[in-house]
Amino acid sequence: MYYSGAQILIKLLEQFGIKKIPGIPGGANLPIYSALADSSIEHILTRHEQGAGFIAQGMARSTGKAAVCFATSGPGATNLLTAIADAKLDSVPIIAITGQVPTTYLGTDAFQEIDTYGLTLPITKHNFLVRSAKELLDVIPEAFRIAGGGRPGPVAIDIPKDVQLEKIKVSKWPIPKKASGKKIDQKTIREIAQEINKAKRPLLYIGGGIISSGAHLALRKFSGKNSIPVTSTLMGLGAFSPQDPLYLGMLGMHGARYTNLLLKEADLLLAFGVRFDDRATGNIKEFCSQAKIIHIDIDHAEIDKLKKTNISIAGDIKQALEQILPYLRRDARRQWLAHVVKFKKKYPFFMPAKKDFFQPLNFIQAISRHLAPQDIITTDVGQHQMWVAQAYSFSRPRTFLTSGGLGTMGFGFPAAIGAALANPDKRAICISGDGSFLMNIQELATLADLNLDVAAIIMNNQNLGLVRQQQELFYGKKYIGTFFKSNPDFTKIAESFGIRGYDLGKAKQPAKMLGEALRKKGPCVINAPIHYAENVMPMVAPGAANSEMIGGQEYE
Ligand SMILES: Cc1ncc(C[n+]2csc(CCOP(=O)(O)OP(=O)(O)O)c2C)c(N)n1
Ligand SMILES: [Mg+2]
Repeated sequence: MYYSGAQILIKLLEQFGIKKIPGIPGGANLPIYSALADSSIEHILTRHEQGAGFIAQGMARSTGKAAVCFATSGPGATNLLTAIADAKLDSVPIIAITGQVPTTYLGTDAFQEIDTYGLTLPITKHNFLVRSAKELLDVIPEAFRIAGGGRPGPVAIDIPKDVQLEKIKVSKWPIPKKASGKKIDQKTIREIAQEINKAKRPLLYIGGGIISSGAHLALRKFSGKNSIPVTSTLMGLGAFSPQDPLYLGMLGMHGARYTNLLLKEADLLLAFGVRFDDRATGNIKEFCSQAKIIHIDIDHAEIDKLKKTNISIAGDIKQALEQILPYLRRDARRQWLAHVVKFKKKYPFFMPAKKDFFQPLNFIQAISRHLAPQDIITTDVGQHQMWVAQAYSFSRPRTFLTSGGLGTMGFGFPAAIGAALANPDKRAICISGDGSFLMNIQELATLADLNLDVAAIIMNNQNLGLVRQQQELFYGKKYIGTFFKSNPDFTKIAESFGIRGYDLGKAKQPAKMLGEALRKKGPCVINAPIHYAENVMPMVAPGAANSEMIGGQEYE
């Protein structure tokens, strides 16, 4: 049978289990769209390509499976870049497929020509510029293998229009390739177990790698057997149960005081599925300066990148945990855990008095009371993101989707749409800021089309709050560019898209209104007034050691 390049692409995407593709068509990818029209794959028409990229991310982050998005050449491709870069920094498997001008026009500054290959080179795990229809038979399986295998990440595939139209005879279709896992050295496994058994004050520092490799249950067994306390990065939230007495919460810039101080006490740091990001470690020289360091990560480039390790494994964390487990001594570690309890009491994370509903931490907890453990929370970037990380109890992996590495405002709302698309049995809630929500607000139209169970809650402080906070604390209260003189009426905006809008600031009983809004099925937007002067505390100043925290000692 003869197939065009576009038909080959779509047929392969079907074979790889792709059911939904967000994107926007244009001149350079019309053959792909024409083939898509004949396929069982559902197209999700977004209103901006960045929205498509983040919807794909929402699908991929919530399921762990690679997701695809489409854009045309030129502006379509450049609009996707932020979402691709974001996926790179948080190791998210998305495959961005762009149309390109015909190969004979490449390099001529043709209409809507941009060097997508060059632009995506530094922000992808791998990228392709496809030169013939035949190449697609290799490139597409390879893209799935690369995006999902090892340390996951984004792949970009640029397909010129003539390649999309080229017809070739296909007699044999490729079969999906599996990423082959490397065997872990057994001597190192035993050495690690020995170090843990011998340590007096071991501490687990876990991150997104635990979630990517599906190691959360193995981790619970592992820490439980030897009674090792666990602290998590922002990306690791949900991997460990907050109800477990071994849990120390999030470390780093906005972690609890006891968490950051206990890290200084550790004599052995088990850095599992983490990358020693500065938001987690603070001043890296001072980070766990007393401790031996064991680092396990799938990506060998992360080992010894920022912190010299004593023992390391570049390999799959789930396999490593399972293989170390039999050698671990069962230990109650009474002394060390008594010390942990003492620190939790002495340097607590203060919660404010319950009476103020709009105090940010209280408000997050009020939201959580209306939701179930399997519900998916996304955030944008700012104070609201940190308040969610501090006050929401995530107990399951892939229930907290947030832009950790790139810190991209505008991530949360389309990511929530993606999460809802990929998980029809769960609800998705985006907790956003008034600044961030405006950055992809056009996707309200996409949500209205889809009528999904997605709620967007805007913590509205009339400010770019997290930046305002830094100006207050570190720039002598010289406020510039952070106050919004004009903000729209978010409820009216929602209504104009045909979506329910609620303004808790206008409600006599805001708690009741929140409950009503979240109980109803279908999309809604909820505006919540937050006092502009609220700050995220405690805080480690950028560049300072984690032990030098400011604020968060008490609430009036
Ligand atoms: C695309 C983008 N531009 C700028 C920034 C820098 N930045 C970080 S947090 C923040 C403020 C976000 O404001 P808002 O969404 O209202 O959240 P708040 O901090 O007020 O809760 C800004 C501007 C960013 N992270 N992303
Ligand atoms: Mg704000």
